[in-house]
Amino acid sequence: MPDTHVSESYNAEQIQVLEGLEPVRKRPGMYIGSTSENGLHHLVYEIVDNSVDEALAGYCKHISVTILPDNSIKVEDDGRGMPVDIHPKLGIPAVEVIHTVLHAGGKFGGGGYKVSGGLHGVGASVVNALSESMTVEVKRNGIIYEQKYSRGKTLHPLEEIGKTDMTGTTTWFKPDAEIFDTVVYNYNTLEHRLREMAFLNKGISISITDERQDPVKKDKFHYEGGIKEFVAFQNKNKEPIHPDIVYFEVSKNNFECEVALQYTDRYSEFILSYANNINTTEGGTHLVGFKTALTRAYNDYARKNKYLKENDEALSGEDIREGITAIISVKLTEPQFEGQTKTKLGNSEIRGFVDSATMENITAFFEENPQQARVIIDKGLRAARAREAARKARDLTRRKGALDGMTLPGKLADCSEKDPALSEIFLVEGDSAGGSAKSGRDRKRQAILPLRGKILNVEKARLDKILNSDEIKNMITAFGCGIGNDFNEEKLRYHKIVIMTDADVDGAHICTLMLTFFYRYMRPLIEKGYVYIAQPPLYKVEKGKEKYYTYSEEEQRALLNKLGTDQKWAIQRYKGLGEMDAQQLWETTMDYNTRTLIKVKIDDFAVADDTFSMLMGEKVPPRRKFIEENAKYVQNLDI
Ligand code: 0RA
Repeated sequence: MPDTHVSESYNAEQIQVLEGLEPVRKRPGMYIGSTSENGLHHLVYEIVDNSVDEALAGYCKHISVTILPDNSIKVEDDGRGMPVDIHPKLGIPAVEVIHTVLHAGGKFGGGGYKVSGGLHGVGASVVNALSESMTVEVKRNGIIYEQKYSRGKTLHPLEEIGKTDMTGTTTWFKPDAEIFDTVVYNYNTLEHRLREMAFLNKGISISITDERQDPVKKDKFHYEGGIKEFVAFQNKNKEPIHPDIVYFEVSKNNFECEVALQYTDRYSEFILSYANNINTTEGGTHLVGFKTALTRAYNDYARKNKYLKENDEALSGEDIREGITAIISVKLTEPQFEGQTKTKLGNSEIRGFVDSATMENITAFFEENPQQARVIIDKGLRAARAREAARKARDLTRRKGALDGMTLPGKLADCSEKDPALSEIFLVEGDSAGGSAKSGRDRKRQAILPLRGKILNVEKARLDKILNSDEIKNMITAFGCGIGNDFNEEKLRYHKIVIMTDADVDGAHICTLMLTFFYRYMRPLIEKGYVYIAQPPLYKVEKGKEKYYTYSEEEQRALLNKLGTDQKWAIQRYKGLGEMDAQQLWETTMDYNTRTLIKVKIDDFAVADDTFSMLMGEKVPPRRKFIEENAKYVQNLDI
């Protein structure tokens, strides 16, 4: 961002004073989204964002994040060090203002350089307000300064604690256990976000260290290729159909736009968009600009080179994006975030800017790489033909009434309840378990749909083929909410969709196939938290009237230890759901009071896509590694 450097003459006057920190402790959710695990991790991003801004301004190269043994966090950078000059109105050092006054910092006053910024962009003062202790150390002017805070309050005036010939800022904080539901950091969560930050800000090096582990765990992210390497990373478990990742970067006035893309042999599209390093999951003007220009550049080139004949219809955006992996990242000085979750970019000026940058660069790529262009255009042409076939197949099935929920599948044992919020559907592996589930269930609120064997791997098939599969058709009709672009949440007939498969490798595979189908064609089901995984028991331990079920090897060992070995307990290991009778299935897996259901969440879109591609793709070693590392009985399945 060459045109937007902060002036060297920055001084404390630029800091806008708004208010004290009491409101943050009263309503933390307003500032960091929530006090759950997400909010806890958000504190780290707030501090890292400040260092990333310093890096983007061109003054800092290395940022290191450390999880200390007591779950406190240290963030260190080698920037200029936070300013320490005295604020003319408040009479305290700028560094203290930054930590004790809400919304302090150049980013709200305009003029100062700020691009990064977490979802809420509120900074160090909010982290201070929500930490039981916080220390900042600034190396600047040859001096090491230090100040300590607690719960938003300054503990002592800024101190000079030594001399140094280096510059930089180090921040320690320990999140306040009175505020957060949990104060235990998750390494993977931080790792993913920091890697993403490194992709989005090329050249910066970001490291993460976990000192809670012995030996300490450490990763370092540094990508000279930026989002080009992000695309390569996303495609590592996929098969690209052309060698070069298309990449361009354009900056003009206060805008910067960076795009990278590559096509794979997949049928789904995967596009991540960012504005100022924030993942704009609701899209926005930058994404619209990109998509329209891509469609136009593609069709223009296809016509000009006779891939499309004069009378052929233009390829649709969807056809053109089949199999694409694309990252689009824009940076701008005054982003407007809109939408339900404030993750939709609203700035109208950016649309045309991204549109012309994309049009120009994609056209140039096609013209300079006619062989790769041919492969890409061919993929779009095939997608268009398949879509036409799918439309016919869908019309046909629709005419037969098979997709609109008018005629429910014969195999479905529906519940009598009509309110979706109170209704559940169990998708049960195998007809025999399906039979037990049908007799054991609560007929008022629980519906059962038995599924025979493995459902189709939707990752490797197009919609026309998918719609030919009976198992999938049955699910679509039973749910009643349609599929793909026709998906309508309001028509969903059950607000709990429970996958119930055997506790073995095949069961896990069937479960993954179903999740993949939901993820690709009914994603709102997962996003809105309607999808669950049932946990059938592994063992029954019985003697006379006394009976126990256990759900993991660990639980079983603990139980046997407790019961002692001197007595004669009958132990049964369940190999499948089919071995349980109706009564057992009810009390172990379906009874509202005793069952455990795992809610399926998508925390990170990029990780989810990667996981599904890997689990359903051709490459076996990464899949084996994943399955080995992720034991089946996890409490939260974060895909
Ligand atoms: C000089 C001026 C400004 C900020 C910094 C240095 C600076 C801040 C941070 C935060 C973490 N590490 C840092 N290193 C340097 C003011 C610029 C502004 O607020 O816009």
